[in-house]
Amino acid sequence: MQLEQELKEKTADIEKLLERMLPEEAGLQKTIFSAMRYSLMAGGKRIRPLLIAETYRFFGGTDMALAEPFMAAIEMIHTYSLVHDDLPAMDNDEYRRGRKTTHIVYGEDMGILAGDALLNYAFETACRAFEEESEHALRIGKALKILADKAGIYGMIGGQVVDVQESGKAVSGEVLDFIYRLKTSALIEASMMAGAVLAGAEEGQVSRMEQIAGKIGLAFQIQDDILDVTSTTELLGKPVHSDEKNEKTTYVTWKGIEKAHE
Ligand code: GRG
Repeated sequence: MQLEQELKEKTADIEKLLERMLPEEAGLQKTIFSAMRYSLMAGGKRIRPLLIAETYRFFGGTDMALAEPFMAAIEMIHTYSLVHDDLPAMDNDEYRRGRKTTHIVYGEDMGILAGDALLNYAFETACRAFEEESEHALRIGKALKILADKAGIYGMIGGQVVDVQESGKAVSGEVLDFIYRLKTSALIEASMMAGAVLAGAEEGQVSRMEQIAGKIGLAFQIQDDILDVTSTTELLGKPVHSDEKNEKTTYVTWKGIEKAHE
């Protein structure tokens, strides 16, 4: 109960932080600001920024002004990935986080642009750490590199490429683990590594965080696979049985539901 309450309060603080970091909705391009806000403020679990904050504190970080730009940035990157994943060319989903997906509300063109905008604005936002904290420029630079690498072709985008490419095909356990490690674990790894780096953790400690986060990410994705067959659209806020629709191999189709739970 205490953990639940704590989670609720910390999630509410993250919501306020995201609100604060979003661009003002003014100017000729204001449609994009509105689409970014619509996507970002749709009420996800905010797990990734929470992991940055907790890892930062765990390694002795006290000045939240250093971690906050990164907390907002990782949620923007995560949200962009969801917006693009929902597009007609990818999963073609109409619901996410309990409401209509961005391209359904703003059109496909603005859906693509809102994803692009969130990705770019994530780095604009993370760079604000330099304004808040000139003393730790090296730590900020290292955390920026982690964010860029883990979101990129050797991280989340790389995983999504193989996932899309292999949809409709029977995938080996090795390939499935590759997809999960990149598509899902990479951003969890980025969160825990960036939190550690910003707090001044040593290299060895940062790689321990990477290993731990990799396993958390795998567990997180297996749970996502399970919920896709056992939960409801109302509870998840997104369509269930989407893996079946997209003919995807998952831990549930590969190992069966009981083994997946284990
Ligand atoms: C389009 C480059 C690109 C990547 C897309 C993240 C992703 C890759 C696709 C989204 C679909 C999916 C099942 C991804 C695996 C990671 C995952 C379980 C995401 C959902 O994260 P949650 O549960 O979502 O944290 P909320 O809404 O709570 O933030």
